[in-house]
Amino acid sequence: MSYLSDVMQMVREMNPAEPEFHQAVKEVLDSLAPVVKKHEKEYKANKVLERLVEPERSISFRVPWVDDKGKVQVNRGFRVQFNSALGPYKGGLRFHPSVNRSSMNFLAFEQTFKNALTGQPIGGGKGGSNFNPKGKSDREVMAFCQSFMTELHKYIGPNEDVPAGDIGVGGREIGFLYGQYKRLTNQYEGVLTGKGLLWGGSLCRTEATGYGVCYLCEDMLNAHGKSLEGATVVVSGSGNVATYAVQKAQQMGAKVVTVSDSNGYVYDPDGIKVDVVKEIKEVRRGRISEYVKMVPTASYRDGKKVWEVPCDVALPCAIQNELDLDDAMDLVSGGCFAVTEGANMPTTREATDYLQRKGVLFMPGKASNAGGVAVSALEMSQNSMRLRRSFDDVDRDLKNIMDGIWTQVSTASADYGMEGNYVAGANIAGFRKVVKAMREQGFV
Ligand code: NDP
Ligand code: 2IT
Repeated sequence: MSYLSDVMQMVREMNPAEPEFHQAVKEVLDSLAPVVKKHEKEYKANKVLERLVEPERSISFRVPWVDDKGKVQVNRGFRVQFNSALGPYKGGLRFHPSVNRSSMNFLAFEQTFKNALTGQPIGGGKGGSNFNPKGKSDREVMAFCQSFMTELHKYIGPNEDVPAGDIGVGGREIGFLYGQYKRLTNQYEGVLTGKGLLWGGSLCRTEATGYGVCYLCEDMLNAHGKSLEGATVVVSGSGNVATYAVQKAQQMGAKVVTVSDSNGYVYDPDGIKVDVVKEIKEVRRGRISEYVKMVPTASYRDGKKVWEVPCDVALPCAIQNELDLDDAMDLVSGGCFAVTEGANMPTTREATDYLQRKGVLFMPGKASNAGGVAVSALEMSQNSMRLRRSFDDVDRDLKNIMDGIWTQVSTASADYGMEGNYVAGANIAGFRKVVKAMREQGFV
């Protein structure tokens, strides 16, 4: 067996029943074959890969809270502090019923390489809970967040670990979490990002992930003589990432015809109206099917996925493994020539391989959705310096960071003889930075 397959086998044995984690590790290890071949002896002697796939620390804890009926509820909380070679642990918190050890490990592992690509001084982490905020009152969400932070605050800090939002965790939740952190520690400091603009948040953080997806997509398209301008785009999801990906794609001249949620999707042949999506999701916290009541020319397909709609460019912005092989076939037969991931690992391995084989330009999430965490790092530095930067300044930095990621990813894929394979390029470019820092810091 090769060194890479030995390590993969070890990951499977040490983390049984964690399919998402196995999937994420396998994709990275498969990409690393040419790098490992060059340095195999040294990597083996220093157990480089064995250390890379093992989180530095993994915390799981009980989160008891009381619902509006006075009943006690118990959820499980997590924080996985995967790798601090490049800086304090950094990564979002996800509140979603699917959260378990496997999804936390996969997300924290991916975050390590993503954060490296941003060039910002941040390590990789992720956390969350199987708490489902859907249908809960504000008071219930607050009670949950306060209980969650009562345990989590022991393990985080502005120079230690800085969480942010992810699925199910937006401005409201970050507010409740921050309030409780402050109450417990008596410290007003940059311990969370995605904060409100009145209390330490950065302008452009809300928009950053979706905007960054479009900036990187455009870099990739331009390198192949194409552009978002005039393109027909399908977007999945209707949360934070999807909403601002739609907005930026439209500003760049694309026509975005879909958004979705876990129940179905909306098709608007005249172009998705972002203000309607925001009203439904951010204000009313409703379902995307309500869109057609407000825009009668649009249609809603229950239980279906957006990939059946013919398009030039697809931006999956919802959740892991939402785009499978059948969906990839639908995209190719509908004329799609580029997929840029907004979500983390939304495309299954089979679908990714198929799209690449068919010549579809494919940009993996750890490169293309890095704009969110990159602006989080800018929020951290604003908090440390106690200054406030303008929207345009932060947006300009975001664009530069995404352009830098494009250069790293495309160069790394070419350097290792895999030009155009941006999955390999992103994995190799992120890996090289993390491993260099780890080796310089000794066996820790
Ligand atoms: P939100 O909670 O704001 O939105 C998630 C969206 O995905 C909702 O519209 C949700 O619909 C939908 N969704 C969930 N499950 C499914 C499903 N099985 N099929 C179709 N749609 C589904 O989360 P974000 O926008 O913040 O996150 C979206 C993705 O982007 C995640 O993968 C996240 O990890 C990633 N990401 C987020 C960043 C950020 O800054 N927020 C940064 C980088 C990546 P419903 O209401 O039905 O659940
Ligand atoms: O997946 C991600 O990169 C995020 N959810 C954002 C993390 C962050 O710290 O801003």
